[in-house]
Amino acid sequence: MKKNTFALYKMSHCPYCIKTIKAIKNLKIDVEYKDINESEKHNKTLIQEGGKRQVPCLRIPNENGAPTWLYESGDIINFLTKLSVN
Ligand SMILES: N[C@@H](CCC(=O)N[C@@H](CS)C(=O)NCC(=O)O)C(=O)O
Repeated sequence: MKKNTFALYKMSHCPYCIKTIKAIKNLKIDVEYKDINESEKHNKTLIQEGGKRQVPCLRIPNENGAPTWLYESGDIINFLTKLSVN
């Protein structure tokens, strides 16, 4: 995993993921996608590090420590929107 890139844990056919990915594309932010149904490794990482199996979840890298795991499509979109405005 690239250390300094946002990663969106998602699965196909999830309406909240589709909405979040659409917003990310509109904002033109560089995000890696991790499908938890296609990869058991991504599924395990999400549960162990994020805390629960729920998508979408954005992994936010932190240069000085552990990454932050942000759940909830609305919160993810707000966070990324604010980031691209600043
Ligand atoms: N309020 C959440 C809802 C997310 C949600 O319900 N995600 C479903 C998939 S659509 C999920 O992760 N379910 C767990 C599972 O399928 O194991 C959001 O807006 O992100």
